Amino acid sequence: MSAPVTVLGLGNMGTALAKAFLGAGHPTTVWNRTPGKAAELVAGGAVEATDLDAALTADGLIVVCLLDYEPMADLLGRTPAGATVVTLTTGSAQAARDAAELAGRRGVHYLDGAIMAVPAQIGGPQTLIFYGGPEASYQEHQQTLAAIAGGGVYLGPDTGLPAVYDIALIGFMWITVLGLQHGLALAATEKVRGEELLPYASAWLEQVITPLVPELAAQADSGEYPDGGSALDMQLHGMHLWAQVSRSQGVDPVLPDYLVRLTEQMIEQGHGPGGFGSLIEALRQR
Ligand code: FVH
Repeated sequence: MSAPVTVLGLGNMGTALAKAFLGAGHPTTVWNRTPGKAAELVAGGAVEATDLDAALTADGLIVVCLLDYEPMADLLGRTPAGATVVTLTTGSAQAARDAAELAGRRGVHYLDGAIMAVPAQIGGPQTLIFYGGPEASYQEHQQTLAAIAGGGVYLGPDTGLPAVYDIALIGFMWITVLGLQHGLALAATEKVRGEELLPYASAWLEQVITPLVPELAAQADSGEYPDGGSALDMQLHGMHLWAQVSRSQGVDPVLPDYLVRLTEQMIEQGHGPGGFGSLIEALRQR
């Protein structure tokens, strides 16, 4: 029989997690602060705990997915010694380490995780969740956790590391997406529709941007920024054009202006003949 689990928090993500556990045959107990969110899960076989203490004393792994870490001190203070908690709430590395420390003092086994997916992707074979915490706890529950994310990755004993990976990748996603939206806004001022640009935007991502990821990561580690045939001095002209066209077309120029400022700063410091990778130095100087 599959291991039992308890899911605390039935927002969009907690509900998706509970559904995936149920779908994989895990006896699933659920709890939510505000009543009324468990009906569909109960119809699917979940047991709704009468209150938080009943949820915390149900058998099996306790999976927490709340809005933030604010309720964690209370929650861990009420968790029985010997239980294992895995928190999948988004938070800082410090919040995760504080929770782990409190759990340790209470004799509660503690893992922290970061979900790198939206609710519809939960339960997928490649869905990524980062985990950190005691290896023995992770190994004990690895199979159960595979029900929510087939691509789960254990990063090591530091419970703060999943949050570090999360914040680095989420920022990358937002700025990449914002860059696309800026381009769509600019194209629209010349009556080019999103669907017309789409095939080229997708190819641009795959053929030009994706190959830059390992190159830029290696340059960030080495501190060496080869020009790769596109020196920063040369690129500054295109960046000025991006800013100027944004202004003239009535699209917010804050992104190109920021890029120009970072690039000029690096050129002043002698990186003009080098590549785009040196901009990480400007970010580190702030
Ligand atoms: N949904 C997503 O796309 C993202 C994907 C990546 C990871 N996030 C993180 O997951 C956490 C939960 O997100 P969510 O989508 O489930 O969020 P909501 O639908 O807004 O539900 C929030 C739940 O948290 C409960 N809650 C809030 N404060 C408290 C509290 N003080 N004590 C107990 N529970 C609390 C809330 O309960 P209620 O308002 O219904 O009573 C919901 O169950 C989040 O960290 C994302 O960043 C999701």
